[in-house]
Amino acid sequence: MLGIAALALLGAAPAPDAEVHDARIRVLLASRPAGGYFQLDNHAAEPLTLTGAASPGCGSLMLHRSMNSGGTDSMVAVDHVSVPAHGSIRFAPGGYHLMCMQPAPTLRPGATIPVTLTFAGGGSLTTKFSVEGAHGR
Ligand SMILES: [Cu+2]
Repeated sequence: MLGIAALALLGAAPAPDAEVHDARIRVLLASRPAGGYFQLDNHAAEPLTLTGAASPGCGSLMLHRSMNSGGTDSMVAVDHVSVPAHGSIRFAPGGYHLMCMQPAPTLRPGATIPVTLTFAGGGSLTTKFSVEGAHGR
């Protein structure tokens, strides 16, 4: 087990004590931005702050939140999302989601792509997201 000092010398932040489930990217139309959805479970006794995401299959991969105000749907970019200690957060249609801005041609239903989530403090988690079409396949 490496101590904090050893980790600092190596320049590596520890991976957070957290897990990603149900990770998927939904491609509706080729070459249009695609939504990414998952559940993030924080097993630690401290809150975890998600600050960004990246994938080789997406160009830029943004954190977004869908809103409905006065019957109009819109989405806004968010710069962080907090997960409570021993809690979970769900990225799901109609709420928080990842926005895959420039989906690569390889993002076809049945494929998988790696997505790296980054956290305040410098830790990160890389998970394979499965690519699905409009109807969840
Ligand atoms: Cu969006």
